[in-house]
Amino acid sequence: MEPARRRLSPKRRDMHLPMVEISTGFSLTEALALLSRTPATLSALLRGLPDMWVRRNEGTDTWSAFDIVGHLIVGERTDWMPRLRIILEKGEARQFDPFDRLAQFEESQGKTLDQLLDDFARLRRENLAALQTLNLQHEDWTRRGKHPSLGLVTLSELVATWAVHDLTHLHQLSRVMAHQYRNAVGPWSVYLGVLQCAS
Ligand code: NI
Repeated sequence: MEPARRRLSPKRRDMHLPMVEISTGFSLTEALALLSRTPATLSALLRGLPDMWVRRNEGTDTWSAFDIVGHLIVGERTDWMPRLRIILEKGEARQFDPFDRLAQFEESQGKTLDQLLDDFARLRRENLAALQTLNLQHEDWTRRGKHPSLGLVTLSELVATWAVHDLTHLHQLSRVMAHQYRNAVGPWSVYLGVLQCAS
């Protein structure tokens, strides 16, 4: 019997796409297209909104839109590119530092949402410029690093996760903001998927 991938993906095979795209679906161009848009997406969604939309959360120990933007900033500073560089420089020999998921509560203190959005846009721009300067080749994308809890991960998985992490937090933002009108919508809440999804 033919291997499943050959039967299921004749189109991809015929297009002679590079190996990393055939095996994982990852493409740097596509990931960059998304990663580069997130700052403007957040700015359009959040900048100038009344505090009620951006400062309220979903209850004790949950995050507001303000906290989420702060968390994305911490990721730009301490997670994605530092980990990418560890993979390139040390490979599996040097485990990543654990990501501090609560660092934003201290780091964002005293800042305005506009400042956070500006900081995020600048850091993302700098990081994507640095990523492109590295001029990674196809063989680089399968290089591996060691995640403190997940074990071995590849460079392409790290960059794909960077992009999907943006989407995860856009999803969360939508849910946190919708929560503020949970009562206001009255009986319509049963038709609104964003009010039903789990955190
Ligand atoms: Ni996150």
